[in-house]
Amino acid sequence: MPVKPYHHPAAGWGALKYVAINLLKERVSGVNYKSLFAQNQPDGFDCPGCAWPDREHASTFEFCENGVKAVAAESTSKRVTPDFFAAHTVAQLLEQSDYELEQHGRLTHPMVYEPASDKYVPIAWDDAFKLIADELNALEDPDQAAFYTSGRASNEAAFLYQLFVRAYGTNNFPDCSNMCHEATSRGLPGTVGIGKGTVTLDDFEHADTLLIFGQNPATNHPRMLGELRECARRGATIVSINPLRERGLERFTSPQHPLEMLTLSSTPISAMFVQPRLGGDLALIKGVAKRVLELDDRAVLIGVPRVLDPDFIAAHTVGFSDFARDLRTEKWALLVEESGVSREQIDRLAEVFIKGQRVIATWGMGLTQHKHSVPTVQMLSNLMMMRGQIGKRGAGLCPVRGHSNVQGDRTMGIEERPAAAFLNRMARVFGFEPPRHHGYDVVATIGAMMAGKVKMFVGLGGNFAMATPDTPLTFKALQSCALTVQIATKLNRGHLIHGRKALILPTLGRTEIDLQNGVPQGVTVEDSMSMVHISYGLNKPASPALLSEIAIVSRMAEATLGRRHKLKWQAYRDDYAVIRDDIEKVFDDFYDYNARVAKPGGFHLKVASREREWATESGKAQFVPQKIVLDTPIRRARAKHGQRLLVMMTTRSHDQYNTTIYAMDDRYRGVFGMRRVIFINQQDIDMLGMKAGDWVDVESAWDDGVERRAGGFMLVAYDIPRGCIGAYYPETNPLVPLGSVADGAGTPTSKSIPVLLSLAAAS
Ligand SMILES: Nc1nc2c(c(=O)[nH]1)N[C@H]1C(S)=C(S)[C@@H](COP(=O)(O)OP(=O)(O)OC[C@H]3O[C@@H](n4cnc5c(=O)[nH]c(N)nc54)[C@H](O)[C@@H]3O)O[C@H]1N2
Ligand SMILES: Nc1nc2c(c(=O)[nH]1)N[C@H]1C(S)=C(S)[C@@H](COP(=O)(O)OP(=O)(O)OC[C@H]3O[C@@H](n4cnc5c(=O)[nH]c(N)nc54)[C@H](O)[C@@H]3O)O[C@H]1N2
Ligand SMILES: [Mo]
Repeated sequence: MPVKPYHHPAAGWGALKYVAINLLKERVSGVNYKSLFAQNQPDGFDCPGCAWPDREHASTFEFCENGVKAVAAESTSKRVTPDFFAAHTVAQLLEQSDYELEQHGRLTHPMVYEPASDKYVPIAWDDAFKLIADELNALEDPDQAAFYTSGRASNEAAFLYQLFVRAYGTNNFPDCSNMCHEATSRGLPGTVGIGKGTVTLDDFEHADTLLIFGQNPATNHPRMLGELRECARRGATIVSINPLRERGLERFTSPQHPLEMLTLSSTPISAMFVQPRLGGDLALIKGVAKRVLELDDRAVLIGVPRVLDPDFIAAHTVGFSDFARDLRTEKWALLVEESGVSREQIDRLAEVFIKGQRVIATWGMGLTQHKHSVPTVQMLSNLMMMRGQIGKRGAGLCPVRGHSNVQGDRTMGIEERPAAAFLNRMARVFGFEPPRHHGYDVVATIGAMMAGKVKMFVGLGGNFAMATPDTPLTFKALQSCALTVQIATKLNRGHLIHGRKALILPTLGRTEIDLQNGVPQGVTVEDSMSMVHISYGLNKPASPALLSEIAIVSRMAEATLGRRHKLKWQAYRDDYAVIRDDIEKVFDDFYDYNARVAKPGGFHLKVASREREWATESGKAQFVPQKIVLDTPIRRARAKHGQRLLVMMTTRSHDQYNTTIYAMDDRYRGVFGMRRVIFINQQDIDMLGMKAGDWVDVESAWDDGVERRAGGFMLVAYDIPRGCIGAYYPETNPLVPLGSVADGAGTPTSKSIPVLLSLAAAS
């Protein structure tokens, strides 16, 4: 049976065993062990695993299964060479699974697509850049090109990329964060003024209460569990708010603590599990806020200490009375129904929240990939503001980002809706007028490709074809392009779904030594808590033909822009410190950039809201009331299809990194050797007249006339609220309608897709 419950604590021996097997396998192919122990060291590289910060850029090796997998995947000795491409047509490669494609190893040479043979053949770097330049310069309008970024690009690479693209003339910057924490970046500015988290790791040492919304840290941010373990042992109360009881939030054995490992003991993490229905968090948080207000009313009445923080509200906020009025008029029945959480449990959560003197709220994709994710993020800041839980030690907002430099890339100006002040600064520093009109994000880019408005695509990393919604449609969009350019470390399906002309440009990974004129170069990254630090690769490059991302971007720029602008591309790639000097000229908070990143651990980038400075229109933190909207696609679909209509979330298994499939297991959820599963409540299985283990097909219930199906998933009975199901991405992306996005953020709603199940045609 491929599915069995996992009764062990998260991490611990299970994780170590995985790593041992992994290393043994890789030993044969010559992985650089030292590299595993050098990640996040003061003179080593930043872990490409995730954006969770590390202590002091740790002085001891901090064990993390996710990091080990990411590093091992990058330092594999397997190679995708010109011979490999000569042996396979693109059509043949498309037959392989994402897992198989990943296993072929590192790309070694720049390759160009040859239609006659349906193969990628080698191309000289200069010719590749000339091809890009010719195509870009042949477009009628720079807005016909789109420039994607995935969140591993360094600050320096991202900065040069946006400089090049803006000098070329467009703001078309689709970015992986459009599919990720965009709701955070769009929501928080409206309440606290800046779209970043307000805490640092130090705050975790002082928090007494932690609310963990919509995250699976055991898999996605394992080092976060180390912090939660310390919090739990100190007696802090941890609440998991998640439709699933994720294993890592139940019990955790720390690989950092040999005694726990040897005695097979573990630390219980969450004291309380709240299991809202998918997308129910807005109503749940609003319910908690309403209860907090009720308890405050009572406190005033009977003359005991206030529950609200009236001093904070008076000194630091605006809009409280409108917000409170909306809370008072909201109906409990609606909040209970929409959240899927009982009134008793909402009250209990409110009790935990008000007992906390120092509360941290963290969140991940469970909050951001819904239609109303911006209101949800704003409601969470409203709640925290009610008790002044922002901008003091041990308390605050903590969005947990994904890719290791996704936050830094946005800081560097990867932004399709750039602020005027930033553009003014760019104009002043670089002496050209950047485009002012807004560009396309991810979803808009796909739409523009379909409409023939975008004809050229450049991807700085990532896997645009597979990470995005509506897969068959997105494939067509990419295939309609005149040229697609993929700058990548490893082969993925996105390289095989290409335009009429296509390039694959292989690049150095962060773990590799980046020599320019014989001098090793460091790059910088910003983690989820706004710590900026430098990263030096330690491994020998996978191939002598590789160029760094910075070299690729600057040579692409030189070839395209020629003498049009006096930008110093050559100087930038000769010495990355020169790029940092120019970054500092554009962003004041990066003053003394080179000196400050030279210090071990780097520096903390100022986050105004952390200091209780509010960069909002009013100059204060703003309470923003949020309505529970009743006319939603899910409700409409349910009205049409009744209780057979299920809401699906698409999530990550333990053995994948986004679209990269490392292996086929999802250990903590007890799934082994397969990915095509659907987690579903047993009562829903009964309701459908099916059995656990049945194979089903899934169809989206979306009324735009497009049929969206994905076939062949096994039903797994699971502790998940009624009406909700879960499955893995990217296999389920064909079911996510392109038009289904978060209001105000454009994020595909990949955690709430209305679907119908039927027994699989083949069963
Ligand atoms: N090993 C590994 N590490 C990774 C990644 C990876 O793929 N593999 N990806 C990286 C990236 S880019 C990102 S963004 C992060 C993602 O890390 P997470 O934010 O943990 O993302 P998901 O795996 O999608 O898990 C989302 C969690 O939200 C819960 N959830 C789903 N819907 C809801 C809801 O409506 N309400 C609530 N409260 N919870 C909900 C799910 O049950 C699940 O536990 O991880 C990063 N780290
Ligand atoms: N249905 C559904 N869809 C989702 C999500 C979901 O939860 N559900 N999550 C969304 C989220 S949160 C995100 S962030 C996106 C992820 O979207 P992407 O960031 O586009 O996808 P990845 O799978 O992380 O990209 C992996 C590829 O990046 C390349 N790569 C790796 N390292 C480097 C490097 O150092 N440099 C360069 N140039 N290339 C490199 C490799 O070729 C690898 O194949 O997916 C989103 N899509
Ligand atoms: Mo992400």
